[in-house]
Amino acid sequence: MSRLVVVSNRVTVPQKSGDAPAGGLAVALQAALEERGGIWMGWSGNSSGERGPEKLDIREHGNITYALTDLTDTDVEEYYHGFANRVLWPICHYRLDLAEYGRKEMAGYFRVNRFFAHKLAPLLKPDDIIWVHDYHLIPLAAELRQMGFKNKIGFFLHIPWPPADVLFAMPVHEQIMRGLSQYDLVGFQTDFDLDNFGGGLVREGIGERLEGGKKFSTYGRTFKGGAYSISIETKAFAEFAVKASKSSMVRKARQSVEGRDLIIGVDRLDYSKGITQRIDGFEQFLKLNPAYQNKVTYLQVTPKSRSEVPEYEQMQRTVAEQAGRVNGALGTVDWVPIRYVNRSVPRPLLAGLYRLAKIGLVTPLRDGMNLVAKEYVAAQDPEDPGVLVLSRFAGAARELSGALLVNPYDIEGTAHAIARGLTMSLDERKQRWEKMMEHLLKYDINRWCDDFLKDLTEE
Ligand code: GDG
Repeated sequence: MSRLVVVSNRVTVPQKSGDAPAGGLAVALQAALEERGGIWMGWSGNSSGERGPEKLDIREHGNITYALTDLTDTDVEEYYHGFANRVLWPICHYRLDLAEYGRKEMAGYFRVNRFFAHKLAPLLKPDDIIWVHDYHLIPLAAELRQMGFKNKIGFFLHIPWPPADVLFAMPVHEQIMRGLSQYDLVGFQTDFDLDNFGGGLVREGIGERLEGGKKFSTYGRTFKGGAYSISIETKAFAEFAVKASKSSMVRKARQSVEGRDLIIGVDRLDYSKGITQRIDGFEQFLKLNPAYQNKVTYLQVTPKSRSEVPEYEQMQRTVAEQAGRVNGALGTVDWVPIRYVNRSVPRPLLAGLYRLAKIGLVTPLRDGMNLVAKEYVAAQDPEDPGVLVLSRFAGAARELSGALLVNPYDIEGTAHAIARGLTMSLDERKQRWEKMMEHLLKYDINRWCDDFLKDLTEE
């Protein structure tokens, strides 16, 4: 079996404690690489200041060789904070209003991709399978091809792919599309994203959809495309949650909600996650259902992310103020309606809290997949499962048909779904949960990885 070489923006080397890091990409990939063995290359997350970084930092952990590089301050600013997070992220989440395009940042993005290719090249063997991840590294295959590499190279996009009208508003869309055409397989989270990609090519007259949308031809190349819904280690996570729920940490958390129903939301602090709309929905629920006042606690766990980007810094303040306002207006001396935790909680506690919560509230405005939704389902007690309230705009909604689907922009709709979830009969909860759990056991992270690699390696 060929070696697997994974390249992604961030590489999170496992900590000794064995506690998995926050972030869907890291959680998912570690499991995939451990099984197959290989290299995981990417940015260390550190800056080398203004001087070019030294040689790669190589670390061996079990079956995986981690190869880390620092980046200069300018690289971090232009490539990461600049083009990746202030252009591609908002564009792919349909937020044209937040995209801040600049030529300097664009040049930095392509420059860092070239730098990554040059760092990776000496580590590669001719039959290595290369798997590039996410929007930070779209041009990587083009750089490797220019250096003469003929390896199979696949790309997986963890975030949504927007329709043509949104994508083509981005001034450098052509370079981005050309970059994607250099892969052998371009994978998206859902059929909707795949369809947006193929539809965009055809509508703009720059390419064709072949074999019923499984192949594309553009810029002189023909390559495969597919939808591969990323998932979790379902069985292991379910077992982990059972164990975690017996821990003293979770017992303490159970005591602290004092018999009230728990609603849980877990998201990196990001405007795509719909946190402010969700708080509005919860407030509306309490106003429409006053009998629930003092009977329910909404816990929102929101680790900080990308605080260097102004939109995120601003959002941190907005969400904290909003939670404070609702608590001030509706809370009582002995009841805090919203518990807002603005940092990461340990994974065992998270799993135990999922299991404790009557409702998992997952309402992004747009999300590639959303692994929290899947973790919430996997963590439930089969004899008394909670209800998943899920945004129809999360990729996970294409699979989790047992959830109560909501439009996150419809605040009253979210409020009604919360009420419906809290009053749902045990029979209906079980029926809905079983359907989702059965699906997740079949389509877990290993299946995602196998399906992608099979399509990448097969002729
Ligand atoms: C991107 C795409 C796609 C969160 N808070 C804590 C914590 N987490 C963990 C969750 C989950 C992961 O982080 C978040 O994954 P998501 O999938 O929900 O979201 P993104 O980080 O935006 O990931 C997304 C994903 O890539 C994979 O392709 O699904 O659409 O945006 O695993 O449990 N973990 C701990 N403490 C926390 O406070 N320990």
